[in-house]
Amino acid sequence: MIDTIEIFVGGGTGGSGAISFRREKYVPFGGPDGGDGGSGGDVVVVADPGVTDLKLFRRKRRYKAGVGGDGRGRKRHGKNGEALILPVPVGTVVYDEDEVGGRALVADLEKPGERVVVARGGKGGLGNIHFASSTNQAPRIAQSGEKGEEKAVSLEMRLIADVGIIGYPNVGKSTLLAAASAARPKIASYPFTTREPVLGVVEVGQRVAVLAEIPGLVDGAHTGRGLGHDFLRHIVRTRIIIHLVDGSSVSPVEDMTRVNAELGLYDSSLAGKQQIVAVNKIDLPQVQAGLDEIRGAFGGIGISPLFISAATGEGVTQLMMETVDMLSQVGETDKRVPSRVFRPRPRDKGVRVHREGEAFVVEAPGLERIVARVDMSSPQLRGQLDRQLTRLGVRRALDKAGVKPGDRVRCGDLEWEW
Ligand SMILES: Nc1nc2c(ncn2[C@@H]2O[C@H](COP(=O)(O)OP(=O)(O)OP(=O)(O)O)[C@@H](O)[C@H]2O)c(=O)[nH]1
Ligand SMILES: [Mg+2]
Repeated sequence: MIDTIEIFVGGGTGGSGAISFRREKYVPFGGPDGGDGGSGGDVVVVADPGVTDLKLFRRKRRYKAGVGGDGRGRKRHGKNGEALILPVPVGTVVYDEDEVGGRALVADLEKPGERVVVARGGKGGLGNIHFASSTNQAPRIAQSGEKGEEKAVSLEMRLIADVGIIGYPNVGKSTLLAAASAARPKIASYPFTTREPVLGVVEVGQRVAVLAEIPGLVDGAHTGRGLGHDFLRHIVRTRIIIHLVDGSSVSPVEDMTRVNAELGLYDSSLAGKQQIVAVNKIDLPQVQAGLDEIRGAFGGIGISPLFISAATGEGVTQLMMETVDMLSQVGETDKRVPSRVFRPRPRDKGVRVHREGEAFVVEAPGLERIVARVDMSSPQLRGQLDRQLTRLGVRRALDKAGVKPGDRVRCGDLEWEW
C-alpha cells in the first residue's frame, strides 16, 4: 500500500545587496561598500529513522525555507537563510511534479540520513561594490536577491495501516471507509467490489489513524480462496482490527467467527490482535427489528459490538473515536516490520484427536480460537459450532476416533458432551 502526498516547497529568497558608501573620518566621499545579500535557504528532505509516516504533511502542505539577510555597509555580507529540513521516513521516494501531471524521480531515500535538496534557495543580490566602474564611481544600484526555486514534489512511501477493516464481502467496508475518511473506494451491491486494499486517513480531533479496507476475505482465504490471501499479510502489520459484520446476515456472530478462524489459520498472531466489532446496516428495518437478538448473540460470547450505519453515518464517529482510543492503548507497536519477513506458509493443519482418560481431545487450531469465544450453554451458538465442526473436519475426525453420543469432548479451554 502506497501513501503519496504532494507538497509545495519553496527555497528562501536571497537577501538584497546593499547600496552603501564608505564614510570615514578624513574620507569625505568614500567609495561604494555595500555588501552582498545572503543566499536563501534550501528545502531539504532527509530520511529520518525517527519518523514513521507522512501524516504530518497532511496538516501542512506548503514549506518555505528561510530568506537570506540583506547585505549591509562596510562590505558586510547578509546572513544566509536557514535551510528547512523536512524529515521523512526512511524508504521515502521523492518525485518532482510538473504542471501537466508528469513526474520525475528525484531521490530514493533508502538509508537513514540520506538527503536531497528539493528546492534551492535564491542567490543573494550583489552589493553596489560590484557595480563600480571607471565611469561610475558611486554606483547607486545593487541587485535584489533571487527568488528561491518553487515547485511541487510528491513524497511516497509504503504505508502501513494502523487499522485493518475486515469482514465478509459486501458487508460495507468500503462504505465505512468512505464515511470516515476522504477515501473513495468503489461501492456496489455485489461481493468483491474492492479488489485491492484501500487506504483512508481518518482524523479524530488531533489524532490521525490510517485505515485499510482488506478486501476479499472468505472461507478458505488462508489457502488462497477469494482475494484474501494476498491481503492477509497487510493485516499482520496493522495494530488493531475493525471487524465489520452485516446486521442483515443470517448470523452476524457466525460470520465473525468464521472470518476470525481464517485469520488464525493464516497467522496465529492475527488471532490475538485486538478487534472492535461493528454491526453495520442498522438503517435497514429488518436489522433494526433484530438488534436485540444480535446484541444478545454477541453478548453470549462476551462481545459488545457497536452498531452503525455506514450508509447514513450513524455511529461512525463513535466507532472512529473508539478506534483511536484503542490505538493509543495498544501503543506504538514496532511498525517498521522489515519488508521481507520469513513467515512459513500456513500449513494445512490437520485435525488431530486423541484420548485423555474418558475425554476425546481435539487439536484443531482454527477451532480452538472459535470455541474459546463460544458460550456452550447457548443452544443457538451450539448449533453454529456444530456447523464449524463439520466444516473444519472435526466431526469426521471424532467419528474416526470412535466418539459416541454422550462422550466428553475437549478442545482448547472447553469441554462438552458430544
Ligand atoms: N442499507 C445499508 N446498506 C449499506 C450500508 N453499508 C453498505 N451498504 C451497502 O452494501 C453494499 C456493499 O457495500 P460495500 O461498501 O461495497 O461493501 P464491501 O464490504 O466493501 O464489499 P466488497 O468490497 O465487495 O467486499 C452496497 O450496496 C452498499 O450500498 C449501510 O450501512 N446500510
Ligand atoms: Mg469494498
